[in-house]
Amino acid sequence: MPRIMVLSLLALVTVALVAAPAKDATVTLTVTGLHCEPCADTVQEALQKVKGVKEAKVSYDDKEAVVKYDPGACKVDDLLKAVREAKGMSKYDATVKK
Ligand SMILES: [Cu+2]
Repeated sequence: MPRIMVLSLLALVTVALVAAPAKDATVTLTVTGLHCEPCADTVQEALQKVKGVKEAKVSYDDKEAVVKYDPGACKVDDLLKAVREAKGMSKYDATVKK
């Protein structure tokens, strides 16, 4: 392959990688301390306030939080911290569900 073709191909790949929108990640957390529906709302709001979180849904029935986030803007640890620091009727904690 001529060198110029290799170079333009490389340039194209680079442009494609840079232009590609960041892929959102989704994580499911097991949440403890939820003893009623308002608790789930409290934790959900705390998660939604984390920078980089696109969507957070806390289920009181499942004691679970499903969070969609931008991995370039926040980490799972930030999500766990937000749950622990959520001010509600109880003390909450979260772990990543395997
Ligand atoms: Cu409660």
